[in-house]
Amino acid sequence: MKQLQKVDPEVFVAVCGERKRQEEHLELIASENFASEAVLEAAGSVLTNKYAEGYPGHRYYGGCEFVDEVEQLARDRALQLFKAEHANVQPHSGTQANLAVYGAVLRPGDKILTMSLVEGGHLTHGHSKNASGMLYAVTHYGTDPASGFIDYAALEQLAQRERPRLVTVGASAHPRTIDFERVAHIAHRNGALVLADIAHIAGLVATGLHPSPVPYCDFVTSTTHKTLRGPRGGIILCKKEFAKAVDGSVFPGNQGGPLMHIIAAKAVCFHEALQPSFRTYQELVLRNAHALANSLRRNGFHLVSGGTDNHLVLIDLRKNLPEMDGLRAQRLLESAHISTNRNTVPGETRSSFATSGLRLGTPALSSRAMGEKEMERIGDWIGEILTAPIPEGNISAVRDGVLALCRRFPLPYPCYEI
Ligand code: DSN
Repeated sequence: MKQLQKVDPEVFVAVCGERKRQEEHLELIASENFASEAVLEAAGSVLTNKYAEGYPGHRYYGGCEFVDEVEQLARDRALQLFKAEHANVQPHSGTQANLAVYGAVLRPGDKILTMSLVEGGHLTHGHSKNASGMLYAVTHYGTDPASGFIDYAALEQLAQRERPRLVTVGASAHPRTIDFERVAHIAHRNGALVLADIAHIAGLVATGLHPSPVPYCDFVTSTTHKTLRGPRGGIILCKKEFAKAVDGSVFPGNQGGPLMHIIAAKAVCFHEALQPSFRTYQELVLRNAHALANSLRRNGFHLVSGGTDNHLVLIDLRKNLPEMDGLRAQRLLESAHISTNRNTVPGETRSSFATSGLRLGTPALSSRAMGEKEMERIGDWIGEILTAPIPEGNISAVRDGVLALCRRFPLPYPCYEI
């Protein structure tokens, strides 16, 4: 970072500040992780200089021989990792990936059946303020209020009634195993295509710790930076018959020049995910999520669906702390250097800015090699702050404990010297 320091000290100091924040906070945001130094090096490489509109072997620019190699490696490794028929590694994000799939097979006004954001879905799954909700006729399914699990029977009834062109399945705040096979059968029986969005659980799917949608679903999209622990970006996997439509929808349909430095970093990420150590890491993510869920329950918190099968837990604050909204809980914990994000919960009664929930995940802390003992302690700290009669009173003591814990588990990066 010597050049950055010299050329632009203001940005350098902000980067140093962020690095220190990451080091000194417990990162429990379920969608965040710490990419390896190899991923960071690829993402910060000279490939950022290259224009390469098109695909390997068929570009609209000269000088693409090396970026062709890189993109081919990324595609081949993605296919190997997920055992898919076709991969497009160019989407700049999960949102771009989803919109590209829609663009490949839908026309404006077509019906989609999808899980709403408030039930644990995603903005791009038909939210009224997202292009997916503006362009298509959306029907939402959700979770069963009693169990907190996806209500597959209701989904089937809606599919029969609506006869959508596309069903989407996948979540950004759902703690339970998703039955992709069942959803794909429902969709296909009712004349619909099916898109599985595995942005959150891609690392678990890649290592066989969550059932894969790839054999059953026409399209699978993901981000590469969550449990998959790569660079910020997206990917589309699909059946061969949709390859041409998907590729055309990504470029030129929805994007221009691909980010070749990020595609290189995706290739590195897929290589890392193919190693046996990546499965060991994902197993730790799951054990830690269980330990965190147990600790939170012991501290009196109500968890949506009662627990977790994956990398995240979702607290419904209304049950034991009816006066505390998600925004206040998030801010209180942030003061103690515990990073979480407020989240809507099924049956939400507050605004999407205040919310009644708090989402916590274990991918990032597992990358710092923290284990179940640490998760139990963290659950206690969350209880000590949020359930105290005067939460502010406990912040300083908890923050001291957090800082001591962070020092024992350093980030996997060198320090930047200011
Ligand atoms: N915002 C991401 C998440 O936190 O889950 C999804 O896009």
